[in-house]
Amino acid sequence: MEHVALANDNYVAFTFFIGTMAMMAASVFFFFEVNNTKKEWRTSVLVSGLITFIAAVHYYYMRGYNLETGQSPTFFRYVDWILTVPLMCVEFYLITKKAGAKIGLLWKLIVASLFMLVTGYFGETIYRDSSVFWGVVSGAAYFYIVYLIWFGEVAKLANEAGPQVAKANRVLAWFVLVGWAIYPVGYILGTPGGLFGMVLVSDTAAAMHAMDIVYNIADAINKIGFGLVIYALSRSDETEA
Ligand SMILES: *C/C=C(C)/C=C/C=C(C)/C=C/C1=C(C)CCCC1(C)C
Repeated sequence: MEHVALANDNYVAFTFFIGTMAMMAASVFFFFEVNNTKKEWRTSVLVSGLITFIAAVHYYYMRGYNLETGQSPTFFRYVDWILTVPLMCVEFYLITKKAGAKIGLLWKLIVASLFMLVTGYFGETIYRDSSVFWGVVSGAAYFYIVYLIWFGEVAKLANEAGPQVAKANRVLAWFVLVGWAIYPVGYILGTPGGLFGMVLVSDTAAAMHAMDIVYNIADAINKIGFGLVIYALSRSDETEA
């Protein structure tokens, strides 16, 4: 295997490297903690570990791909998201299940998230010329998810599931509103010609680099942060035997 050196001024490669390490460490932590967790929260903590583990494997691959080619690993980025974002939807379902969340709610969240990602992928790859259109379509699905979690079924069920779940849902809702909003910023940075005529980074290679750095930071915040909120909930919820 050939060895490709990581130049210390290559911030894209650096964030891929740190991302890999952080996701691996988080996965080990969540997996080991599953056994120290009360029974009813074990699946939730396990899913937190699966999210960071799937990301760790993709980051390991994307890190190598980026080092060797200098390109954005867009395809694998989206494969990662298509696996991990629905698992985040599963987390919302699991924490609200004790208040009676139905499987239909899980499907609503999953379908909306897949729609958001597939349309975003179109805008980033096949239909590059109409990336504004696809960005807006993807954004609509994003706002639907925000609505469900802030004001819709998820919020209502979380409030009925007791103060600890309600509190955790409020924190997760902020992750979705602010943490997830970082992604469209990366998308805009990487869009040729900018969005709505706003050219943020004019050089194409630099634009892709900016996009990758923003996506890498967002992933670390959202995947690990999300998992830690679930972990904290599993420790604080003493309402059940
Ligand atoms: C672990 C990965 C996560 C939480 C990924 C989340 C991704 C998004 C919220 C992406 C959203 C996008 C838009 C709202 C519009 C532009 C296209 C996307 C796909 C970047």
